Amino acid sequence: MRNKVLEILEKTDNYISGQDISKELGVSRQSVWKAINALKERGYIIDSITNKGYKLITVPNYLNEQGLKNYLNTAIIGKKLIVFDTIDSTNDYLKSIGSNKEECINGTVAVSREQTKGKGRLGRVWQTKKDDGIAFSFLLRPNMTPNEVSAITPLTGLAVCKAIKQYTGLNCKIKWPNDIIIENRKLVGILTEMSAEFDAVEYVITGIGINVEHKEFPEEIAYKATSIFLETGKHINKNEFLAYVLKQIEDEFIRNDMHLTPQAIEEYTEMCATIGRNVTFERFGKKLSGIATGIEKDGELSVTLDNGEKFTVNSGEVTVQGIY
Ligand code: BT5
Repeated sequence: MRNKVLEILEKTDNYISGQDISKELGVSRQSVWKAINALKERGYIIDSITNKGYKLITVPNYLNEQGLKNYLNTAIIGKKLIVFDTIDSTNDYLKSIGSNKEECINGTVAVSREQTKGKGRLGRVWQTKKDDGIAFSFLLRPNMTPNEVSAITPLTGLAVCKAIKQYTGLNCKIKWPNDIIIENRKLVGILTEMSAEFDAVEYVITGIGINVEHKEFPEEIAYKATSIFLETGKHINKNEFLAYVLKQIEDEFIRNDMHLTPQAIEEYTEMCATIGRNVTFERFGKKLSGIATGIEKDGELSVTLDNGEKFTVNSGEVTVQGIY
């Protein structure tokens, strides 16, 4: 009922009487009144004037299903949408339903206003307070081998980086392999996990944390984290923005058939802050340093040492000089 009343308010430019709403929906005025109150409780600002009725003034700026659906125009990613006020981790949630193909269809998206156990890679923590960030994950059932899954994080990074640039005008870059940064501060983290058997992928879950409203960060990450608000001084509509990001991800995946095509590599290279910089990595128990020269078609970083020796780096941490 709440959503039906909201739909009417959203399509009405002027005031609409409780009676007209109740007529249109075929319900009592009492239930319209209850629905209006429920919307107000959820942060919608609705003006009411005796003899004129109700008018929607502003929608809440927090992630909610109806708000997201209003903007979403993807064909696959987000076709099924699960929105939480709070959850431990959107990645873990999708993992818990991932084996159920009926409940968790290809393209299912889980979003939460808050995560109590947000995860980074290698057991690290992804931190964010309620409504400060956007935490979401999408599950795909691609017809690919486990090796090919390595294209998903870079393609997602490319799409999210483009989406932020276009939506906010910020000059963000990709820090290989899974961060989006501004100058040398992290704005986005990406975590891809998969369930596979032998040479077949059952599903892939990609989780993305975007810092949106943060005005400050916990001490241990304050020097290396930033948010859209801190960079622009502006508040964005989180539902509209997330819908835009999901569309960019879907378009990027379709355009490149979920592979790192030459065009994707070219665009990634252009936006990658790591390439052209001095990087340090470990090999044979030794620390080696060289210049990052590009990314390979499976997402590995190619590095050339001072003596001309070439390496590809695919796992573990690469330290980039000049970035956290
Ligand atoms: C990542 O790991 O950057 C992947 C983060 C993925 C988060 C999303 S949110 C939705 C989905 N559900 C989840 O549970 N996770 C995904 P990594 O490269 O390991 O970086 C983690 C490190 O980033 C931490 O050790 C901190 O140093 C730093 N960090 C933590 N929270 C941060 C924040 N909000 N902003 C910037 N840096 C942060």
